[in-house]
Amino acid sequence: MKKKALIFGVTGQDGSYLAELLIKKRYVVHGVKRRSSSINTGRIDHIYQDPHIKNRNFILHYGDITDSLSVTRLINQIKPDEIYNLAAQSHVQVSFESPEYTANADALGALRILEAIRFNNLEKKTKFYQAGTSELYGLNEKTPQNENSHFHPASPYGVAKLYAHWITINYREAYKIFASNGILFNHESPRRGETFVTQKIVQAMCKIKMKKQKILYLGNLYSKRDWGHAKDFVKAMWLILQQKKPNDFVISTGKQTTVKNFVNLVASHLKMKLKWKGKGIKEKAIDENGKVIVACDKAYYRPLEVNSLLGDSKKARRALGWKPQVKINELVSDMVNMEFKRNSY
Ligand code: NAP
Ligand code: G4F
Repeated sequence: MKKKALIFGVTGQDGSYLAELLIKKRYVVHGVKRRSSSINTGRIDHIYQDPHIKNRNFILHYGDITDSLSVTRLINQIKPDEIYNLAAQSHVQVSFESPEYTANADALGALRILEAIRFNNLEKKTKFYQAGTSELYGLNEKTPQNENSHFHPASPYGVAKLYAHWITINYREAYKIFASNGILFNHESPRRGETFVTQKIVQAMCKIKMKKQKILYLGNLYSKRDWGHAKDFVKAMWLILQQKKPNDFVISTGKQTTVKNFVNLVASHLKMKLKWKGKGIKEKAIDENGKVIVACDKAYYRPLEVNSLLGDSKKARRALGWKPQVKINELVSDMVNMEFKRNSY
């Protein structure tokens, strides 16, 4: 019998890579997509299988993490061996604009799945993975951060994810469910959403190079992130559920880069020469023709900034045998190359 996995958030960056990985591992993968007025399956269209095909290994269902009935019904119907909860309003800045929705989806979403496992008497069968985040560390800038570091979330997103983290541990301890948290540091890819900073930089710099855009506006150039490749990170999610016992793991590259340096890496990949001038909100990057091509706009600053994230993933490297393969230069090259492939500028 093939193992059955259920992915909430299958249409997202990580959901699409995880679905590919599990299909390769011969799982039958069920994915939950939400109803949308425009098509939201761009990242999984290449693995879509028509419902008329027999013995499909990739099956999509409508559902929503804020709708207990759909969550409970799907879990009852599928009785999965593994559930991956990747569904979330995952944008930190947007969480300041939509804090209540973020709490509903990102905090209570995890609770709904865990409760559905219990309600359907699947405690002994179904393993649960919760997509946790380095945003839990927030204002705790004592780096590198590991599983024992103090949590101090700095956004409605981070606070909602803190609830999801603890409810996962609570259901593991109270009901003996195999429920584990991955505390993942930033991971990017050509499938990254367009409003996250790496993809925003890649797309804008490619357009500027091809004279289709004039200026890229950014917020805090000095925040530091530990950026890996999503393809590497979904492997860790799977490994976390293959352990003998449930546990929580930090997943990170252990290398830090500023937003400004990410711009420089993309520029150098595109063979563009940049000179930085000015300070604070007035800082700008100027190209070889003397034109301002990067500037700051306060609209992209957050009410509270997480300045420095750097993960220590020794525990995962030892216990899971996991280590990231893709270096930041290769990530940049993958993202830039795909941007040119996707567009005929
Ligand atoms: P993403 O690209 O934004 O994908 C989020 C997924 O959740 C999408 O499939 C989205 O559906 C779905 N979703 C949102 N609200 C939902 C709802 N109410 N019901 C059902 N599905 C819903 O995020 P990602 O980068 O793949 O990240 C995956 C998970 O890991 C998220 O939980 C994120 O918070 C967490 N995480 C990400 C990172 C990172 O650096 N990428 C790091 C740590 C943790 P639509 O496609 O319809 O919008
Ligand atoms: O790309 P970002 O929006 O990602 P952020 O806030 O680190 O969150 C991502 O990683 C988390 C893991 O640590 C996930 F949990 C979360 O779901 C998401 O995937 O911003 C990165 C940094 C921030 O410090 C931000 O202030 O870039 C800074 N930044 C500067 N200018 C900008 C911009 N961010 C965005 N999105 N847009 C800007 O123009």
